[in-house]
Amino acid sequence: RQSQAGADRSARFQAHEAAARAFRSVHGRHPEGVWSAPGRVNLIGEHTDYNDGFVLPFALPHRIAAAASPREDQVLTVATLGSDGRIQQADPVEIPPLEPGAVHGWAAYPAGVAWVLRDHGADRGADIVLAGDVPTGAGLSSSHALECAVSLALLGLHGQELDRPGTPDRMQIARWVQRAENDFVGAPTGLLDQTASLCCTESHVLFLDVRSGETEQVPFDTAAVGLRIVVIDTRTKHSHSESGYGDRRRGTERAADLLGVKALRDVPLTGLDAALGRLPSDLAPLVRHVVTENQRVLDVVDLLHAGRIEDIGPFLDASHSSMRDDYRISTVELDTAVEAARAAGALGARMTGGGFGGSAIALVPESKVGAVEAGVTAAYEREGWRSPRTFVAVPSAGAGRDR
Ligand code: GAF
Repeated sequence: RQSQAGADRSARFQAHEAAARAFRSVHGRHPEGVWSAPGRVNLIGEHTDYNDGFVLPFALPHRIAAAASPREDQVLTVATLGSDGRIQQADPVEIPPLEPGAVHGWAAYPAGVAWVLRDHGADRGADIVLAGDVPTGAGLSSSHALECAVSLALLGLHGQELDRPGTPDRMQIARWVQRAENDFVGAPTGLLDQTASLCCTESHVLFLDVRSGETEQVPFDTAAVGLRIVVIDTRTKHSHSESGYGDRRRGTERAADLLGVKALRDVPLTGLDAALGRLPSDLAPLVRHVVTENQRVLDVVDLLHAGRIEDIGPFLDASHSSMRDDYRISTVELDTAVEAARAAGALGARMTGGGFGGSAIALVPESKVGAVEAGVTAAYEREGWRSPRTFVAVPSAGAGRDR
């Protein structure tokens, strides 16, 4: 099955080849190296990361590759190959004077990475050309894939190749990427997406305890038991997604303050009712979501250890209800996708990622994949909405050097 995942990948768009080709067409020479990083789906454990809790993502086969060469000066140039085949070049930036707020749009992501890494031994200039197939705006973490690929490229060009003795480890790089995202790009996100992109492995979900930084690869070979994860990209993103994310994050931090704990991770499930009784009505449901969601992650990990993948469906369903009713980050398009998937035979389904649009996932018996995809598409047609994009996701490898 590992080779199945490999075969799926080689039949697909090869991000590293596309990036290397695009590099040659922009710079007229071969890149010194190509590094790539995947998007992710989170199986369960949503909005728990910034509450010091637990998450359980796996990497998608879809990747963003960074073809790169060093420069003699301290300038960073970045270009990206669009899905229309056109190459878009960002304005070159001088790395030493970079400050948050200096770069806008997509170019802020690679610039933010350079801004962080210049203090960690990667301070010389580079030419980088990006290409990839992680769907953008789908809640599948394309921006983190980009940042992780750029990090590996910049570190690699400075002799800090991943997994070599004495070089920064994957969790360290994830924390640097988070810093780029939080302090340079200005998005107050947690540690889920970077860690998923850097640390996931084929046929596994990654259990991450955000507080301790400890990770565990938990077997998740759906194909071995005749199951599939279907990803449903609703192709919608609501305009308040960024403010909504920040609101929820601030709400949970306020709740932790009121409860006198460092983070909601510290509220025990057994004491939940008492804790909720001490909170204003707008904060109590947020806390209920985070505390019960952490427990659902632990329960799912136990089931996976016991080889009972087919029994995790009810936990996915409960997670979705909690996000819809308590955390209030689902949308009518996500709810419709989840309900239609279940009606067509999914064992469980939930939205994945930050919410307010983006994607849902469904755990589906192999024989029902077609029915689930058709069921969701038909439900969208009935509503008069644009068709969702659906695909089967194979848990794939994390970031690394391709050539
Ligand atoms: C987004 C964020 F980037 C993650 O850190 C995480 O909070 C997720 O939403 C929700 O679980 O993907």
